[in-house]
Amino acid sequence: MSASSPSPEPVFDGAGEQLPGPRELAGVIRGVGIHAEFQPIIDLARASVVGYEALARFEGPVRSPLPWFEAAKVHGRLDELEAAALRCALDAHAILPTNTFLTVNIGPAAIDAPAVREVWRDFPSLGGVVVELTEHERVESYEALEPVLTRLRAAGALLAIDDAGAGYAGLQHVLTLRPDVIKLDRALVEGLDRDEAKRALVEMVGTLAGRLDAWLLAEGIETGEELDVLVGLGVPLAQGYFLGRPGPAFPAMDTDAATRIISQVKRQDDHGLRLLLEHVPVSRDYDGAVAALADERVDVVVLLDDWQRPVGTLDVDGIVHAVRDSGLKVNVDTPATDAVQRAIVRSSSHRFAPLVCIDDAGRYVGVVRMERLVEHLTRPDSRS
Ligand code: G
Ligand code: MN
Repeated sequence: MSASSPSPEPVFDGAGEQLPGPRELAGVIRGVGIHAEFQPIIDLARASVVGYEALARFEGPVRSPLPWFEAAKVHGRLDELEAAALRCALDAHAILPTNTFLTVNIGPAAIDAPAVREVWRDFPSLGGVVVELTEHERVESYEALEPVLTRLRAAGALLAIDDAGAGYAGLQHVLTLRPDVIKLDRALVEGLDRDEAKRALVEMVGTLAGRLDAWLLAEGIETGEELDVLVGLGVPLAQGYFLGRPGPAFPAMDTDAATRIISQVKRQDDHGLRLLLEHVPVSRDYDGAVAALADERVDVVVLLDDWQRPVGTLDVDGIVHAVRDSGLKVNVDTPATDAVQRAIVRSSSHRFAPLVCIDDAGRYVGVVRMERLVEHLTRPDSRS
């Protein structure tokens, strides 16, 4: 802005940043200096991109969307700016990669405003579009929105509640709006691998989503650990920097994240060794083990220390196999294929000895015989 222009007083936001002025604002409302970028939305069961969220991006000195929306509010042009952003987003509908949906953001106050209504009119067919209701201010009642939501649904759009669990988008709104997608706010995802309560909350919202026949979409995944928990909880959809950042062309998902999801899903499919466990007699001392072997049905006894950790096995031939360094001991969650691969490289003296299974704390939980393991792995349906 030149110093000589008779521009109005500059406006600042709460952080002291200068907001865009009315002239720049008028430009973007006409569609100049505004465009959409797209962030991939991932199907966590398949590690594939199933959709994109269109996000408004601005050119020039103020690039972040927040000051623009702030400025539009100050100048009473919020509906028009929302309309301009929505138009940019919906323009991408025609060039969307196949088999993906497009999500677009709109505030409840703007959704039926004249400027926005004009945009809806220009895009009469909304199949494959998810309209995200983004609530920046409290909406007391959604009753007034019923007609416009019904129109959008009739045009083929699905409805999502954005930022659920944060700010104003509470569970009450989920109940009244009956959305097709519930977007779980980033605040509930952040650090959920270290917070049991957050994990329980996500699980609860997931159950609610299931009851309402809605998809849960977790937003703002920034770490592999957060991702692991969400995959473990069976959350169907996710989005975040760790999975893929927004970009101007439709970006692919991050390949490391894809690999991580696939290995996590595989680990879950495999029950580890639990289904193959057998409980044989245990003893704290050698004499007790020998006594247990007097029963002719017993062919192996596991020797434990005072903390229930296995120290060795004693077999019918009176041979003690020490657990340490012998490859006898294995975590019960080890996939069966990994366990057999490790077992067959043991020394010939105990290559076919049972595997002694332990839990994460190192405590004995049972044994798995090699015969059982091989039988399990060679059965045709064993990998399903
Ligand atoms: O309110 P809504 O969920 O539509 O906001 C999306 C915004 O969040 C976008 O501006 C996008 O760039 C940003 N975003 C997307 N993924 C992440 C993430 O993993 N972490 C953070 N902090 N922001 C994200
Ligand atoms: Mn959104």
